[in-house]
Amino acid sequence: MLNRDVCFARVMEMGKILTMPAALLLVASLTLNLGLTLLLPGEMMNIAAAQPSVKEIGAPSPKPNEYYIFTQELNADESKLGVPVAVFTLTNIIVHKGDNVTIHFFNTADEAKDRHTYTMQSPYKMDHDLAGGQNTTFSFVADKVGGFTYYCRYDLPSMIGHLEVLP
Ligand SMILES: [Cu+2]
Repeated sequence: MLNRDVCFARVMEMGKILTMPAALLLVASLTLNLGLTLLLPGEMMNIAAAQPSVKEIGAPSPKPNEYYIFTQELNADESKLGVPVAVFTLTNIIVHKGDNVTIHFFNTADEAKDRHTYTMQSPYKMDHDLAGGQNTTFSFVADKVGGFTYYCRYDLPSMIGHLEVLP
């Protein structure tokens, strides 16, 4: 009776030892597959969205979800390139649903006639149109999840940015 129990225990132990490498192989293969999946930008965003959000410590921003966006004229020949060479200095904003987003928008052009806008279509419909040298501050609640484009009405298709609202 005792011998059989001991024998059984040994068999169980052997089983554990034998299955360990198999389990490790499985984990390694899953990790590799996940690694390859991460290369796809869409998947990357999905995985990022699935992660619980972690508060950043020591962030340099004056307050959370506050952004400064300047206009910038690139040193390039617009007529030669065939597209507007003005850009936003900040072209990617990522926030979470429910965040109160504040944007300080500066038109850095010297001449008042060189206007730029910060424009979005529905559901974040807005249109902030500034003369050169002007700036404005506005806020909105990011209450709709998804990817949204902000752009300058005068400098399409090149003067655009992307707002990503994660769940
Ligand atoms: Cu513009």
